[in-house]
Amino acid sequence: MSTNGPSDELRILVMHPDPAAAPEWVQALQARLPEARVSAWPEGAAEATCAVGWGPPGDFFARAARLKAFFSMGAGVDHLHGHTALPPGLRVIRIEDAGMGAQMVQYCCHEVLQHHRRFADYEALQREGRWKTLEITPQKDFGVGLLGLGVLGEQVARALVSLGYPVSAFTRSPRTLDDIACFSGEDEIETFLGRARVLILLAPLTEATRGLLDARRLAMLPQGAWLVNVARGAILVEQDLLSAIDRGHLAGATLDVFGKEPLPQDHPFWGHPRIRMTPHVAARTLLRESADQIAGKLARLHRGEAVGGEVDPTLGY
Ligand code: NDP
Ligand code: OXD
Repeated sequence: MSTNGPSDELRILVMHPDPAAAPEWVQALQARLPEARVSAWPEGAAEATCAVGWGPPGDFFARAARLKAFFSMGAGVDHLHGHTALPPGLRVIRIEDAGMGAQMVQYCCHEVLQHHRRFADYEALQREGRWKTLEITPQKDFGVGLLGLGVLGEQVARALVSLGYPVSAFTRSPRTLDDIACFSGEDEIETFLGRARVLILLAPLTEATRGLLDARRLAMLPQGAWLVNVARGAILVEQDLLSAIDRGHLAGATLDVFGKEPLPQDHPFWGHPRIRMTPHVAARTLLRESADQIAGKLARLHRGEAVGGEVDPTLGY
């Protein structure tokens, strides 16, 4: 399939949620695709054949009705969920890595080490002026579980394996890997969760993953486990997480993503002593790397060639 219009011209529409950031995306794409016409939303919407964006407004697809492809400015595509009337046959393509993998590795390894090596407990001891050695779980017994083993999850899993952790992964489709214990399907989730002293959520938000980590599944985690959510807030039932922590089943959680962002000021997560929070920064979209990748895919798509990272509309990721 080619994305060209009647004039065979590649017309790209940039929709950045922060209008002040749109010009640098326009410039970056224009520099990489000099033959294209690149404009910032809403200019050129009616003529655009491709869009690059994040969180488009409600009237976006009605005004950009000739779009054949939409490139997400991130790895996730759930920001399109509210849009019920996408142009027929619209292809949705997401960012694959482009510098996000290394950031995810840093973030997740930091949180696993933090919990396993009890650094927060040492900080508390320091505040009390106490010199005390704390016992830790032998590393061979400290399993780490990844819900999602895709472009980002696999990099995190491999980094944790290289640090010496026993790593398990749960995916939608069955996988077999030498150094990672792989699980999938409803009948394997309990075994997977039961091995996770730290559980890292790194799956997309889809109909199948929404609310997946509820009270029943959180109870399958070992006593004292720690949860790291770097995927999407709605994969987790926030109230069930709070209850699991408050009754002492979970030691706590590190949360980068939330059901509602920014997190409302009156949300109980803010002041919770067992919750560590960051404002959706685990892996940020890097302009240069992302523009290189998107421009390459745009050019291939325009020539009618296949591209990676295309979302399967039946799966939602
Ligand atoms: P991929 O599509 O490459 O990988 C997704 C993984 O999730 C796959 O292993 C897939 O299984 C698995 N998965 C999908 N559905 C289910 C399910 N129902 N049950 C179990 N596993 C499932 O995505 P990425 O690795 O690139 O990104 C993952 C997510 O990370 C993004 O969708 C986004 O939400 C989040 N993200 C968050 C960021 C942040 O800053 N917090 C930054 C970037 C991404 P299978 O292998 O069978 O397909
Ligand atoms: C993404 C994100 O999906 O930043 O890329 O959450």
